[in-house]
Amino acid sequence: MAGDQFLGEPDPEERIVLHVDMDCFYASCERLREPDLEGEPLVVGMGYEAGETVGAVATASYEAREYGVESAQAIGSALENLPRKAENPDDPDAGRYRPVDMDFYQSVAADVKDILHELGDTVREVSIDEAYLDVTERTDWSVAEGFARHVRQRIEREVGVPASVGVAPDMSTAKLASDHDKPEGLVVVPPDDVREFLAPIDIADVHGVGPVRACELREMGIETAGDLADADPYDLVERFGERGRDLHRRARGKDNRAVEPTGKPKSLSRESSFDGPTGDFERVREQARTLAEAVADRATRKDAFYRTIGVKVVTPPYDVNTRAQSLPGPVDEPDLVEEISMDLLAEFEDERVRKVGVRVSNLDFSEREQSSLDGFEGSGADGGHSRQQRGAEADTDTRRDSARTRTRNHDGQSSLGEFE
Ligand code: TTP
Ligand code: MG
Repeated sequence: MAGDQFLGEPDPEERIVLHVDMDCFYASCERLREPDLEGEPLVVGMGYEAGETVGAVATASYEAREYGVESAQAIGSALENLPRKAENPDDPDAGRYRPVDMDFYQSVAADVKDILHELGDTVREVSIDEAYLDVTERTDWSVAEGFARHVRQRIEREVGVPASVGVAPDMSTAKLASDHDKPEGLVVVPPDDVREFLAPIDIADVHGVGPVRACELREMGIETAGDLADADPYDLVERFGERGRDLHRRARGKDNRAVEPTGKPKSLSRESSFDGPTGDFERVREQARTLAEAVADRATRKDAFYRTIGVKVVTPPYDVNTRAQSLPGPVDEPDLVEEISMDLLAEFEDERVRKVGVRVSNLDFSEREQSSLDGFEGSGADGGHSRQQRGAEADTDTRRDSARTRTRNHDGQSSLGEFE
């Protein structure tokens, strides 16, 4: 119907939107640095220590959800459903509890987002563990499933946390698709299947339907997205105004919102694992050198200048150590990335190393914008020199990251946030 689309808006059937949502994200992060928690009922939250009473669950692993523990639940209820192992060591139905460590989760999320920015044409980050990617130019409906699997595998392999992925011709359906088979879900809904996929979805799960509106819709006899799609749009507009028209569109897979990017990548990084922990430091250095080169090359290709260069060294069992050095101004200097990485790495010479990574951050893209405005597009062509150090006035784009700079955590693990 012509009324569904407006002149100049992209035809939703021509778009391929991928939605990624990490599985029980904070719990997965805890498992990353404490692999013994794998497979255990695990609750991340606040207020469970002896003497504490106030607090809530941030998230629960899928094993803990089996016991009725869920996000936003009062900690007292969670403890009733799932007692704490630390206090009930012999109870087979007890679970593990861990405090919230936002710095660590932000650092893991940054690693995931780096990958997503590499894989999507445009990326819209909507929360710490969730993003939409427009991948229209990267894939095709006939191979979209393979592409989605690739996205999930790269996150799993390079960062080590599980994700669920949904692919659909619009954002709203893609989000429902990623949620459909959690955890480790992978659901592709090609254009011709959208109506069928949406039909049985509960009305409360349709994007934009809150609990109040869900009740009102149920009063109208509308229980599912299928019912909503079949409803008379005029009744919906009468009841909910323009919002009613949006809901009707969404229920029919006609969510015309484009994936608007939420910003440029905040950092660029590469890391790689060894087969097992290695004591051969020359091998670690060699690997880091290759990674430094790859990261610097990516920054150059993306027209990104960086002000901070850092390394990450994971030592057994899974201690994530990060070190970073900030420069007085943004640069594009591959040699400096290598040199500083080597300096920062030296401290770990006597350690066994499981994984090594190099990151550039405090990114600044302002010259690219400026140069295209000024018609200076070719100014980087004579190599790194004209792109080297710039004045303080070019520094404004880095402010987004400055609040995140952090120091070592109390447990001796240095936060990856230092990288950002
Ligand atoms: P979600 O993606 O909603 O939840 P999740 O990743 O834990 O689980 P799922 O597998 O269902 O996606 O939220 C992401 C993180 O945000 C979550 O790990 C913890 C945090 N969070 C809270 O702190 N409080 C809350 O009420 C919710 C819903 C999430
Ligand atoms: Mg999630």
